[in-house]
Amino acid sequence: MNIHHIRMMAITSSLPTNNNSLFSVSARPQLLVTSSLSFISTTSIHFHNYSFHNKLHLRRQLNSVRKLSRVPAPTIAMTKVQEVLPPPLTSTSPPPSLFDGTTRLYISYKCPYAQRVWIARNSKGLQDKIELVPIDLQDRPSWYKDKVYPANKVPSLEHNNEVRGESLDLIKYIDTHFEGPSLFPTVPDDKEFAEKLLSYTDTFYKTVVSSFKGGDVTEAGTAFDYLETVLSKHDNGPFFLGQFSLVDIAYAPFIERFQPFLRDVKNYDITIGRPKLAAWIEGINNIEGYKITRSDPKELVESYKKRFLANP
Ligand SMILES: N[C@@H](CCC(=O)N[C@@H](CS)C(=O)NCC(=O)O)C(=O)O
Repeated sequence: MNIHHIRMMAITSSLPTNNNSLFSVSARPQLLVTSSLSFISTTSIHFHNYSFHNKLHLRRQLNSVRKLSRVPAPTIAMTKVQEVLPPPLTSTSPPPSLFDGTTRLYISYKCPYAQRVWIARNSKGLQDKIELVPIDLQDRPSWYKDKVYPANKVPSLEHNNEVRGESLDLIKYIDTHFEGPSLFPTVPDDKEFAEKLLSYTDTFYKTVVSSFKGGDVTEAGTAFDYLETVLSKHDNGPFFLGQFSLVDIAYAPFIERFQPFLRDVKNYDITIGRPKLAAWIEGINNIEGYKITRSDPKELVESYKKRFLANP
């Protein structure tokens, strides 16, 4: 087991399965996190070396937490456990028993697109419903293209005997086809705004990345200015729609990479003069479902240097 892949995870347990949209109630995820932390600290319960494949074990642990706390199940919003992330599968790894009814999310730990879907899965508390299957993209197993996903990219989701791809489609698919708090608005105005922000992600990425090669980061600055402007639209929380949503999930993996890269390589701090963006970064860094998906910023900077600054 690669120690690098052992990260803290949060299980969203026993959130009410109906009417639990973060958009229809006033509860915000950060409040859920706070309540879980206080719950953990008052009962001093910690889980160690939790193997994610041991679902029965998880159930027992959660039940014992409930008994010990004497708190009815739905009030336990978040419970911290340690997820031992599986090592990436390589060209010599046999495939999982495909299409056996297990829902599987194929990812790479380094891919920002896969990270989006991984965050969505965690944020909805689906760790025991959607199995993570990491793939080593540099040494990809041939069965992945042949039997799972002919596009041969990550992420992909095996669910109900079908495999789907494309991160923005998958985060929506997971949100609508699985239990857990709803992460997308239904009110038409909010929905339209959310869709607009989701469709801007590609332009955002291209605009920022195009500024990497030259000495001038003005263009990247305009993309961050745009985020600052849209972040000012809602004042009921630090997130794009006020409350945490799929929109935050779509941007988080890129900001995670752009911020340290621009700081280290261009001496450019994306938060200077952008208080809303600074608050957003602070807010997202407190989301449990995101925390565990983050990579080491130094590694991200090194990989971006190789990718964007290496001489042709
Ligand atoms: N538009 C896709 C992009 C997915 C993507 O490009 N994934 C990369 C890794 S970050 C990949 O699988 N690359 C392998 C390849 O292109 O062969 C999405 O949003 O899911």
